[in-house]
Amino acid sequence: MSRSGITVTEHLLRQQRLHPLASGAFTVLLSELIVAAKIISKEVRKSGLTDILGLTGDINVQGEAVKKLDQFAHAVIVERMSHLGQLCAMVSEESADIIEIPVKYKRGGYVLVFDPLDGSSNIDANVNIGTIFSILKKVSPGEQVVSADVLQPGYNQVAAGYFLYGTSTMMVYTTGGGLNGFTLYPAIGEFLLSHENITIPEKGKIFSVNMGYANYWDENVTAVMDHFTQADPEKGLPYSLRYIGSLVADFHRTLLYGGIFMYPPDKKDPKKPRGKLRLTCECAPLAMLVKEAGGLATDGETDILNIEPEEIHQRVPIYIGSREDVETVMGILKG
Ligand code: P6P
Repeated sequence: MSRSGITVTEHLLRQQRLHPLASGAFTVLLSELIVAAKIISKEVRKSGLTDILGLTGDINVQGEAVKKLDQFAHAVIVERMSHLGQLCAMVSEESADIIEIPVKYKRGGYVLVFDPLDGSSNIDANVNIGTIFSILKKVSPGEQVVSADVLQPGYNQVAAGYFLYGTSTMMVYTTGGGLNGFTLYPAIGEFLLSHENITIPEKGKIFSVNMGYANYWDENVTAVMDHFTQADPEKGLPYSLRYIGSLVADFHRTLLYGGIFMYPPDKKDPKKPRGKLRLTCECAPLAMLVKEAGGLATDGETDILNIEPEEIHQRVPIYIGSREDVETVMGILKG
C-alpha cells in the first residue's frame, strides 16, 4: 500500500513504536474514539433523511437548544469510551459535570475532554460540523478523580484532535510528534493518511470573525478588524473575510490556508463577557494542534496552552492561526 494508503490505526501504532514505554493504552483509546466518530459520521450523513433533525426541546449546560444529533454524538462517545478501561473521567460540552467512569468498569489513567458535535446550530443547513477532543493524563494519586485531573492547562494535553463531518469525513490529530490528517474512505471504512505533517502558512490572507458583533467590541478589538479591512495592497490588505459559524470548519480552513480565526470578548451577552468558546473542550485542543503546525493561539494576552482552567466550562476569547497574523493582533490589542 502506498504511503498515502496508511490507515490511522497503522499511524497510531507507528507513533506508539516511537515511545518504547508506551503501553498501547493510548492506541486503544484513540482507536475506540475513531469507531465512535465513524458511527457519528454515518448518522450525520443521513441526518437530512430521517426525523433525527429538529429540536429535542432539551437545553444543554450552555443554555443552547440541543439538537438530537448533539445528544446522539454525546451518548455514542460516552457509551463506547466508558468500558474501555483506559479512562478515569470524561468532560463533555453537553454535560454540566464531570462524567466519572462507572465503578462496574475498570478505570484507566486518562481523561477525555470533548465537544461531541460542535457547530450544531448548522446541522439543519447541512454545513460542516465536527467533534473536538483532548486527552489528559490523570495527575492525582489513587482511583479517586478530583478537579485537578480535569482542570489542567493545555500544555499538559497528551493528544488532541478533531473529526470534521464535511464533504468528506476527516480526522486531524497530534500526540505531540507533528500534525497529520486522515480522510475516511467509505468503501473500506478506514481513515487513510491524506495530509501528512500539516504546517500552517506563516501568514495568511483570510480573517475569520463574526463581524455582526462589531458594536459589542471594545476599541482595541475594533482596531484589529480595522487592520484587516484597511485598503493597503502593499501590505497585502485588505484580507478576505470567511466565517462559516462552525468552529471546526473555520479552524480547518485556517490551518490549511493560513490566516486567523477570532472569537473576541464582546458585550453582547453579559453572561459571556469573555467570548463564547470553551477553554477545555474547544480552545485548548485547537491550540495544541495549531502549535504543532507552527501557528499560535492566544486569548489576547496569554498563550491558550498556558491558561489554568478554573472550571470545566470556562469560556475564553481566542485568536488562533498563522504566527505572523496572531502576533500582529497581539500587538494591536496591547494598544
Ligand atoms: P456565533 C457553534 O454554535 C459555535 O459553538 C462554534 O462552532 C462557532 O465558531 C461559534 O459557535 C459561532 O458563534 O456567535 O458567531 O454564532
